[in-house]
Amino acid sequence: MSDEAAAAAAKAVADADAAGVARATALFSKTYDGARPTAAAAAPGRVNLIGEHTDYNDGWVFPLALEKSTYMVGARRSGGAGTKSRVVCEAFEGDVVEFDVAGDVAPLSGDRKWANYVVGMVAMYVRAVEKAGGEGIPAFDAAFVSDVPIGGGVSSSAALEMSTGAFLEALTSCPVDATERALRGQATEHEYAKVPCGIMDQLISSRATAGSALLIDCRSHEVAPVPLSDPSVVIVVTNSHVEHDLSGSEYPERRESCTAAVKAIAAKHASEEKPVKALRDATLGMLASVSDDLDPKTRARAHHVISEDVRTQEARKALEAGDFTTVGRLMVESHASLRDDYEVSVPEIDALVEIACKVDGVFGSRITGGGFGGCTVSLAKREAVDALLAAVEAEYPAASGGVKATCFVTRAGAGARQLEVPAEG
Ligand code: GAF
Repeated sequence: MSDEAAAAAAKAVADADAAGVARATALFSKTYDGARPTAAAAAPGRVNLIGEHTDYNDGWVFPLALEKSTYMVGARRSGGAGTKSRVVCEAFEGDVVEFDVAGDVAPLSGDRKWANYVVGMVAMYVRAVEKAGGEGIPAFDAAFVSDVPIGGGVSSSAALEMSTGAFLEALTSCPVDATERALRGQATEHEYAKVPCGIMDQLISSRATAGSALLIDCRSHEVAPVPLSDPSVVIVVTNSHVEHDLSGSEYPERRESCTAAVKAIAAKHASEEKPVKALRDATLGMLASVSDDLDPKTRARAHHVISEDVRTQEARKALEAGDFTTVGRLMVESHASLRDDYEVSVPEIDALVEIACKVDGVFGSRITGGGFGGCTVSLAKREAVDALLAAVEAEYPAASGGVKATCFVTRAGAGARQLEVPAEG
């Protein structure tokens, strides 16, 4: 990135942060009788370039943070033991959720489920503090606003979890390692949202580096930033507006198929030097060797994961070499694999990918995130963006029953961060 482009990107982040904190502060003051917050934090949503459904198979993923974030502000609450904490969200203004600051709080249900990402993170921080023999987390009031589209498959929940974590760290002046913060977010998803997700969304939201995509090894949690800063190339995120929800049975079923495939491969290859503990350790040859022991669906699911790990590492090399044509080709192959083998796409998303791939100057396009709706990610020449947006506007409604898709262009944004609370007035 040129110095000028880096300065423009940094200014865009600073401006968005200032606006986000100001909005959250206004909501805080309005909700809590004119009080002022003392701590503030932000964390981004994400879009995954390639490496889908590989994270819970100990594999590799290659996401980047969006320039859109969730902002949380708050202050300690006075009162003795038993004082509850409170949180309010811009999207549900007026609904102030009260909860105990304890490590074993029950998840909320119904209309208040949105607060589980906050309550769950608080529970995880309390557990960690108690385990370390500390004094616990003080009760607090908080307010948050989000620029990350909700339910659009770009990890609005991870953004909320990581902003809550960074906020608690600001409030208590106790920083936590960014990977540990992500693990607490993943535990929140498992226990409070009942989504058995991998670690990708929380790790990228917590650890992102502005200007780079992160190649993440989901077994070791090592990350390698790969610059994504060629000004002539852009990432376009397109929301199909098909609601994506991973709390149903499809996501856990995919995980179970992967476990079944690992079991069969590990049994057949038990005598080999390197044990197969996850699909990351398997090859397509190994999969072929157990072909007769697996039902066709399980075989297809494993085929996707094993081949996606290879594509993801090839994409890393191609991006490092500035070979966008190869990155684009791998994205298109990834989409076909997710559509046909992993079966997590929907016709509307397939249509968006087809529309994008027909536009001159688009290197590649694919479904991104958990699937069953949500967004596509496209890699394109900057000069192709207008034609891409026009094609989506003209052609998508025929595939979606009249629904319009929404698109935005993003650079690689920054990870979770503590922010200044501006002085009053
Ligand atoms: C969702 C999950 F939360 C991630 O952990 C990951 O599995 C992704 O789906 C699919 O790659 O976003």
